Amino acid sequence: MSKWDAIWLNAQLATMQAGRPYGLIQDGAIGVKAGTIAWVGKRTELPGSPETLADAVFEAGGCWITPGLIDCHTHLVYAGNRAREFELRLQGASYEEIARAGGGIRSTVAATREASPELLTATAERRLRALRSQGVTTVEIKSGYGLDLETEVKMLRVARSLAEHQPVTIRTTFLGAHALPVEFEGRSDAYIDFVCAEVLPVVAQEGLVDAVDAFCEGIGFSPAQTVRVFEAAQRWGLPVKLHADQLSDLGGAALAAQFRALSAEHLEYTSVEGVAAMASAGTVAVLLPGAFYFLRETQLPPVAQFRQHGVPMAIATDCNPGSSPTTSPLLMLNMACTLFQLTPEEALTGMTRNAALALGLAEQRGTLAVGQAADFVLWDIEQPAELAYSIGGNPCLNVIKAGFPALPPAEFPQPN
Ligand code: DI6
Ligand code: FE
Repeated sequence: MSKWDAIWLNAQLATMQAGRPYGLIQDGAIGVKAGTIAWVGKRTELPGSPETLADAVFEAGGCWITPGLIDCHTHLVYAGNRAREFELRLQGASYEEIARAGGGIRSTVAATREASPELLTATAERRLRALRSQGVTTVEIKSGYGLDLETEVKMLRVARSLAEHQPVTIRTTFLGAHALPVEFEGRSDAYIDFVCAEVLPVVAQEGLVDAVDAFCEGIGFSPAQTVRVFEAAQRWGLPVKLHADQLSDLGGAALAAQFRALSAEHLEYTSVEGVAAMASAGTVAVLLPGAFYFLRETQLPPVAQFRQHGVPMAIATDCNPGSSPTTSPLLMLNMACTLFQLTPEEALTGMTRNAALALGLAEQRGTLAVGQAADFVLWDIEQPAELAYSIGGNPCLNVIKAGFPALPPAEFPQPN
């Protein structure tokens, strides 16, 4: 047997494999070869001494290891901020009123069109660093603040390039159908034509996208328009996702399921029929407690129904300037429990195994198992529930990407 590149010893492993709570392995070890997990199990069952098995031997000092966190829904690349809009909402204006008055997403579109790729890169890099400091190793990033060919391409190129400067895996999603740009006012069908015929072919041919998303909502696009976007995605062989039933029930979850979507997201207003359709299609429910909290929503997503129908639930930051200005995945785990009543184990599964499923990456990521990417996180905790328990804490000791520490520990904040 050729030697492993690295071995990690003396850790409590929350493998997140199904079958037992957190997939726990006490006093565990992980062997890494070529960036992939080659062995995982109890230290006492290792097939030899660590030095004979691996070139590099790392001591985890008894701390906990989980799979790298996967933030499966973000709008990480954008310019400007919407603090003024926050003030207006606190004075009583609704998110929808602000959007209909030409603010909201459109104001971020204006700032993002103006911004140079360098500025977009610099601000996204800061947000990415913050995500990574809390254990994130894979991030999905959506376009959708360009809404013209040039800016959508600019956003997606910036998103893809982030992985060149930081050890992280990036998946990109084309969200051309996010909002109606001013120049198409009153002509939303023409805008959908433009998205399908002029923008999607370019970003697909340039290999800039892994999936296609849309905002199916009263202030977004209708189910019929969403169908046209999905059909175009299918012509390009791209899987689909959908911002569905966030502010009203337009049947978005069922529509996503009809197109075998990888995931449907938000889902506060999803009906039982929608849940059942998602279950039969294997569509993941991506819950976004940050947006629910920040918009001070009251309608809860049908979590009990998702459980009952066996729909996998994922949790993400939805990092964006309008409805979820956060770069804290751990706070989202906390909110998933306090606001949506997930268990801490369901929440963590939602940012590991089920988040991988929502990105079509279940074969490669999301658990500590042989054959999976060797992306994992060292935590200064005594039990995994602490990851969801703390409000705003960060017990991350280090992030391991492809088997090796991604940054010197000193660059990460100390736990509190
Ligand atoms: N739903 C969201 O939560 C984000 N987009 C969407 O369709 C919010 C985007 C924004 O307000 O800028
Ligand atoms: Fe979103």
